[in-house]
Amino acid sequence: MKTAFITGIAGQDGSYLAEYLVELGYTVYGIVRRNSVPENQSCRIQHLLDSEKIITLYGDLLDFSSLENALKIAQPDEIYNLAAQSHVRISSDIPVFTTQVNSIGALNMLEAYRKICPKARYYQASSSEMFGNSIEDKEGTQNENTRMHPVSPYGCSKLYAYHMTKHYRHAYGLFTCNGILFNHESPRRASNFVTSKIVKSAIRIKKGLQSRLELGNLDTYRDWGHSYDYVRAMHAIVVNDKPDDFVVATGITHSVRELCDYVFSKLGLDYTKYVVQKEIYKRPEELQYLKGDSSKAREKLKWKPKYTFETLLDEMIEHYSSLI
Ligand code: NAP
Ligand code: G4F
Repeated sequence: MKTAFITGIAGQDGSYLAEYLVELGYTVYGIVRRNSVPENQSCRIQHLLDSEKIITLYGDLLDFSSLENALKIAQPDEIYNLAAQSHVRISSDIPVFTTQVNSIGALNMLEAYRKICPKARYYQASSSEMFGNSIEDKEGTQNENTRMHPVSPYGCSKLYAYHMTKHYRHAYGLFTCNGILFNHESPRRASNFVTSKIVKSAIRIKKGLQSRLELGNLDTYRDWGHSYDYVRAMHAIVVNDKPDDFVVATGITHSVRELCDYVFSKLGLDYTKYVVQKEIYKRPEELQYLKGDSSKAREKLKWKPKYTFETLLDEMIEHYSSLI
């Protein structure tokens, strides 16, 4: 039986990954930060804690000693570094903190791994935000060879961690991998990301609880998949025969405007009557267009997504319709 260690286990992806690995028979450890309201901290993984299927330890990417201690206890075969300040627009409000967690935090994790359990395999949660507005092929897609020119503190911080993950592979012969994941969502997505915000607001408008929805840029494009599909890709990357870097994406892109149209139409509403644009939700520099080419992952890992843009949003609409 294998043991996995997950940072960010209480986040969207961490919670799906923990469930998936438990199903596969893994012993799963993870670190959580201290929160003054512990219920908020563990809401996505409470069911796994209640059934004693995972073990959590207090830890923080910024506290090297906590990472060392946690790895000594867990002695993992696989490490998934998913913890991050993951909100792109907010990274412009707190750029130093974002860089500390996403860059120095990732380096702390790599160092603790190299020191305590160098035989383990290591996954770094890299991001399509690292590409910025680079598009090099005529299909308009980004793949593993596309130049990276990030346009946010978040993207820059992730690029540092991406390169250090490769460096540790080449310099020390460690089994380190990057998953370059495009946007992925679920009913567990935090409510200040655009999919969750639109779905929840549209349902509230339908139920008469809210009159309008304030958004930023409606004409950016994203390649949206489902977190459940993407954590399967993370595991496939780690159990692959050699350490490597992979783009994970659906290959289909939609604008925020199309997303609004789909969700409001599903509820019998016309989004143009309710959506207003507000400067505060725009970014200092915007990433305009993402469409991933994941042919390497599809060919080498035999990975493909089960969800579509439509089935993802239908699941989110169904989830929030019963909650609100
Ligand atoms: P998320 O829901 O925001 O989860 C991030 C997790 O990291 C949270 O549990 C958070 O804990 C934890 N965390 C933050 N700072 C920490 C620190 N200093 N020490 C320990 N834990 C810390 O993000 P996600 O959507 O699951 O994404 C998982 C990873 O994939 C992130 O690294 C993200 O940047 C990356 N990624 C995500 C996407 C996407 O579309 N979802 C795409 C590409 C890459 P708190 O609750 O205490 O803040
Ligand atoms: O949902 P978003 O905030 O996701 P974003 O910025 O693409 O970042 C997500 O995906 C990255 C992978 O590419 C991850 F690395 C990152 O951790 C995160 O998970 O915004 C999507 C789009 C943007 O173009 C944004 O400008 O929606 C646009 N948008 C328009 N109005 C809005 C809003 N985004 C948010 N969050 N809130 C708005 O009101």
